Amino acid sequence: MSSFKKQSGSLTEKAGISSPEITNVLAINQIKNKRRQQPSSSELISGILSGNRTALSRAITLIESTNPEHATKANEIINGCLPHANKSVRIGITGVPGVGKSTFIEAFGTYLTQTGKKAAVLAVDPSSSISHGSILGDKTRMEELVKDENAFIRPSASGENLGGVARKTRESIILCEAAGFDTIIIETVGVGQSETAVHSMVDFFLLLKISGAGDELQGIKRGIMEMADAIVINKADGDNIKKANQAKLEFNRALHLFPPKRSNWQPKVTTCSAITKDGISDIWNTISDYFEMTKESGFFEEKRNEQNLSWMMETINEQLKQNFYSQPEIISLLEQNKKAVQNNEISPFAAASDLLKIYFNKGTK
Ligand SMILES: Nc1nc2c(ncn2[C@@H]2O[C@H](COP(=O)(O)OP(=O)(O)OP(=O)(O)O)[C@@H](O)[C@H]2O)c(=O)[nH]1
Ligand SMILES: [Mg+2]
Repeated sequence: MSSFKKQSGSLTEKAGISSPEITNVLAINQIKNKRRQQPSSSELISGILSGNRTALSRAITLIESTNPEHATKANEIINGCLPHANKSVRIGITGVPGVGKSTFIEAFGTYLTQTGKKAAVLAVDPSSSISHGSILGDKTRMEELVKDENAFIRPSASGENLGGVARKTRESIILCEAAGFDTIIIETVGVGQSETAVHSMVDFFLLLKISGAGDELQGIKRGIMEMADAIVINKADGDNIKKANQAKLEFNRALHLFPPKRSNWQPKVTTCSAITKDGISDIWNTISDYFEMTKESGFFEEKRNEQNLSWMMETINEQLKQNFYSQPEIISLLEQNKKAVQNNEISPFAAASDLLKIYFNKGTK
């Protein structure tokens, strides 16, 4: 008789089939690992300070994020980078679509890295939420620069409003400088208010133009001409050279009619071809002259200090506004009061002070 006793009977429980895992343990572990892999602020700071472009990219993504957790981390990183920032020159480039900004930045940026500089290209483009970033769209126009180890190209932050986009770009400048980029190029499309925003964050402002069929000055906003430290007439190649030179004369004449700049710098007009690269090195020489002159006169520092103060004030203004308009009581009363104003039931001033009173009382509670 075998010693093996077969178990049977109604009292014996069978192993049965275990119920399937509802959660995928593997996936959870993967997510946990990924979270663990997300570098801490201090890891990102040290990455940035050692010039690591991946760390720089990741930190800029945190700046651009709308997640409040990311905002805290982004602020830590900005604070960690600040003592190492500021050692760069910041150049703004604007021009209408099609003028050749991307092609110019490719030629100019490559020239800079060939002369031993480290160039970062950022953009302020409030329309980018629709076009998905002007720089991203034309990686083909910046083929060489994209591959260049001494260059960093970041498509513009997509954003709800110009103020928000501009703030993100300003913060990104700080990180790029801390990462050792000594020449920061900020591109913007020459439409709307974005030129003014860029002008307020750069040391040198360059306006890119192309020659048309005579009467070059038509359609150009006076304000933009006034902001420009240099006007560069691009596409001065082939049959276009003569027209470009003509345009140069006209712009020069026009610029002399403007009152002198506070920097005492007389804006320069030059021609170039972003394709043949003619005139690119002259542009850098002009910009260098400007930096030499304004650093010596103290204007360079003075302008940066003013810009810092205005960043501070703008940040306060923006956050106050944001806070005001996001209060649930304000949101509903604002709609009511708007209607009342439209129906002439209440004066605009009374309607506004009604809202402000509620807001201020809330704050003091
Ligand atoms: N002949 C000539 N063509 C140029 C030059 N620079 C740019 N182009 C051409 O002009 C067109 C527009 O150039 P982009 O560099 O895309 O212009 P952009 O200002 O960046 O345009 P947006 O991104 O749309 O604002 C392209 O077909 C370029 O090849 C130049 O110096 N000479
Ligand atoms: Mg472009």
